[in-house]
Amino acid sequence: MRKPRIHGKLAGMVQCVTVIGLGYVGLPTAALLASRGIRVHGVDTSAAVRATLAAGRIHIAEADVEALLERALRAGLFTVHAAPQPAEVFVIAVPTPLGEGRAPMLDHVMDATRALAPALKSGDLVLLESTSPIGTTAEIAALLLELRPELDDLAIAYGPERVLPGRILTELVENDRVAGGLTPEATRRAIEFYRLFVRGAVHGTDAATAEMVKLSENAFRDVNIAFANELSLIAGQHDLDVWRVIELANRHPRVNILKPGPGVGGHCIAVDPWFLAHGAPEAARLIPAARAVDEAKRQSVLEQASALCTAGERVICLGLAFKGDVDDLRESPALAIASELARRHPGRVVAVEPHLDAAPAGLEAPLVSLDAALERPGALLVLTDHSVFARLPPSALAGRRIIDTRGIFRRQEETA
Ligand code: SAJ
Repeated sequence: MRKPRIHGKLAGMVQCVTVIGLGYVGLPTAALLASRGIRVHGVDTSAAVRATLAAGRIHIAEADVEALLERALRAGLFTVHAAPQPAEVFVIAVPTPLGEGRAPMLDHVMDATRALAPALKSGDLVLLESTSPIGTTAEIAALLLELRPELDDLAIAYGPERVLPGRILTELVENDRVAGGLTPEATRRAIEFYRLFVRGAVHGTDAATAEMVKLSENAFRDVNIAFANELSLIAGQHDLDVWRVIELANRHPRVNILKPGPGVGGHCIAVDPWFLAHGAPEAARLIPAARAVDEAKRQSVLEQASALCTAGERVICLGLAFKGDVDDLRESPALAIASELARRHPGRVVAVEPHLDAAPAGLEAPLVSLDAALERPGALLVLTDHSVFARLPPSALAGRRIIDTRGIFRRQEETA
């Protein structure tokens, strides 16, 4: 076990933090800081989010955050605002989606920077945590210099988050972290800040390196999953079991292939690789190729399922979320495939998503419960690896055609 690095003396050095953007990263970070006795001003542009939080409820599906937030509100350590408040540290954790032509859209980061400028004072630390293209931290500094030229001793740094949705609080504390300042002093300040709540090691570097580190992590995962998906397409042509192939290949001490699926979704892995490729289009060959494999895999799953519908089968789509045991539909290949299948074959498709109460917009298929779906005959198209699907008894599968893009039933057979 690693020794906790939370340093009592350091905690006394930061009294107040403003966190801008109260989503999957900003909100747990704010709640965690408040739990360490630090005064936190949470800022969000959405009035609905502010109202929910002020009432002690949360708008993200993350266990433990609500209880932490409630305690912070009761202790008077967390307040919610529409605009940034003065503090010693400003954390920017706003979304950075893809814009036109797959270019990174930095509007929210720049808006947050403009909004926090009036609240800044000499010596404050500004920390960008949003996944950002290389050079963004320097752009923030340039904008702040323009807006507050008298503040020549700000510390500005990049501190990417690495948390996995569903385990955010644990990972915020336990994961190692990278902190990169625009100056060595900014790096030192950022490391000191993260040590307030991070038990993992905090590695110092410069801002641009830290920006590229974050993008490399997610691009690595995307390329590795694309490789697994390419193997699944090749194995399909040879009528081989790709899961067994990967399982055995991974017995090699230096091979670790990830799992195939219906394609990669979520707000990070399917998006961030483009941030790297966009900044160096001639150099980036593998990254766009991985994205193309991802698209090919989605198409292949869609065509297989479509062929079943054409042959007269009713198809039950199991899962719409982008990955198992979450309710998140962002960039979900499962939702995209189910929607297109239902559009092509009206009346032949039903969807099961235990984490949703109603069918999402754009899905022209009824959303039914798992039990109701299984009452009637129909092929199973497994799109999301929810544990409730993996626990289906063999009797529920008997006699059905199955397209198991996640290998959950195969794993069940193996375990048995
Ligand atoms: N997936 C596969 N096969 C696998 C693993 C994942 O098809 O073997 C699919 C999932 O089903 C999902 C997608 O990939 O559709 C992404 O899921 P994920 O669990 O790999 O990642 P995210 O998007 O939930 O979180 C990632 C994490 N990054 C890495 O693991 C390198 C997380 O640590 C980051 O903090 C997060 O992105 C982020 O915010 O950037």
